[in-house]
Amino acid sequence: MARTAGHIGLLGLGSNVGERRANLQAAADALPGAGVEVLASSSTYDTDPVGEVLDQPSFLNACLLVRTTLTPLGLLDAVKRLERELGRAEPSLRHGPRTIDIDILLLGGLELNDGRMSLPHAQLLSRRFVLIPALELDFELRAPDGRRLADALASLPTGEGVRWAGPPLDVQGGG
Ligand code: PH2
Ligand code: MG
Ligand code: MG
Repeated sequence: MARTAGHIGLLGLGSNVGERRANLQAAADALPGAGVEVLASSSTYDTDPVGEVLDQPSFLNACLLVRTTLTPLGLLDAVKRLERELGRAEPSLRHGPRTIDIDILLLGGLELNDGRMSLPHAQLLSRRFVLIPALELDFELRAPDGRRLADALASLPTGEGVRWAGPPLDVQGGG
């Protein structure tokens, strides 16, 4: 049966507490059960912390190409529920350490700002730890307004360290 319905989306995964790769893999494994088909995973990258808390362990980050028929807020509810199920305690600190973070970066060509979420993700074009794995999946990716992710990466300073760490996460169904 052909499965073509729904939006193609881009998710960002991050972890800097516990077994980082196992945490990212657990998220990739749990998404299909939450209504999110995982099409492909990027490699994993060891990345310098950015944001409001710099004195914390480095992150492991990856991006997933997904397909879902969920609405944006339905997808947000699904990933927040998964974060809790995968053992993420509410972070006491904005940008602080976390077992698992699942961020919705792009969903189809949708643009949305409703207080609970923004599409595209507000930091999509400004974080090397997002752009590098995203471009590995698809070098032609664009934001809904047409800006190329590759151009965004080229315009960023290179100070934010992003180091290849390991092969792509396993994707159920062979992705
Ligand atoms: N996530 C944050 C804050 N800072 N830094 C890196 N390198 N990777 C992240 O995933 C990350 C971060 C908040 O979600
Ligand atoms: Mg995040
Ligand atoms: Mg998040």
